[in-house]
Amino acid sequence: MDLSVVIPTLNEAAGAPPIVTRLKALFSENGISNEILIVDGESSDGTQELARAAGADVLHCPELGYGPAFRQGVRAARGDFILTMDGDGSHPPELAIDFWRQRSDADVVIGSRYVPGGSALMPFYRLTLSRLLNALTRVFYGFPVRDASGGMRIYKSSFLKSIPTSAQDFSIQQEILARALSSGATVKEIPLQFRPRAGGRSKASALNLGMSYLKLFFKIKSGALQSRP
Ligand SMILES: Nc1nc2c(ncn2[C@@H]2O[C@H](COP(=O)(O)OP(=O)(O)O)[C@@H](O)[C@H]2O)c(=O)[nH]1
Ligand SMILES: [Mg+2]
Repeated sequence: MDLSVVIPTLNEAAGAPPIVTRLKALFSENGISNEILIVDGESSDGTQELARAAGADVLHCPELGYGPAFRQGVRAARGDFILTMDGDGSHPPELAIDFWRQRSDADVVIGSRYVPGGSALMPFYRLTLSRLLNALTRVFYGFPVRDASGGMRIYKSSFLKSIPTSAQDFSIQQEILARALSSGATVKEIPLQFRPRAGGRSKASALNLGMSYLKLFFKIKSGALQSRP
């Protein structure tokens, strides 16, 4: 199988099913064999049923947090490559084909809001926090990446599966990057136009995110993420 798409969801009945339908059509047009793994928390809005009806394989992840759902999806993935994306409509499914075409250009290919051609329609405080964290990551830790928290990415499956992670939340994205970069991996950013979510509510809290990024910064600074066990 060519590609596994891993999409963590929690109450994304408005966003996730149309993404699955669109991805299935795009992959079929482009001859890409695939599985779409919706890794769902305890959704109560019908996300699981609607996603399954649209053609996804639905995995159930009772543990709360983006991190555990992400890990479960990656573990289950059977494709040669893994594309990760959000299920709320912020990541354009059409970009999956750009990712596929550029899948071998680097070990980590990131959809980036902050390179030319990229954009971010986000609430002002979220955009400010995101830009600040990304600036800190570049300046203090030397990540050669403009959008280190971007979650739409493609990796060779064997590569992503070899990276150990422990983050429970969205900071798993930086954790993966820190480990990948410290082992000499290459990164490429392609422009992503981040859109407002299709419906439902964000699960990210600015305070929690700020705290967990702070913890991660200390972990990186102390070198804890540098060697791959
Ligand atoms: N399974 C699962 N998915 C989650 C959880 N938290 C967030 N997600 C999903 O992760 C993706 C990104 O979350 P979102 O709330 O949009 O974060 P934001 O874009 O930073 O506001 C969405 O598809 C969410 O439904 C969780 O605790 N469990
Ligand atoms: Mg979102």
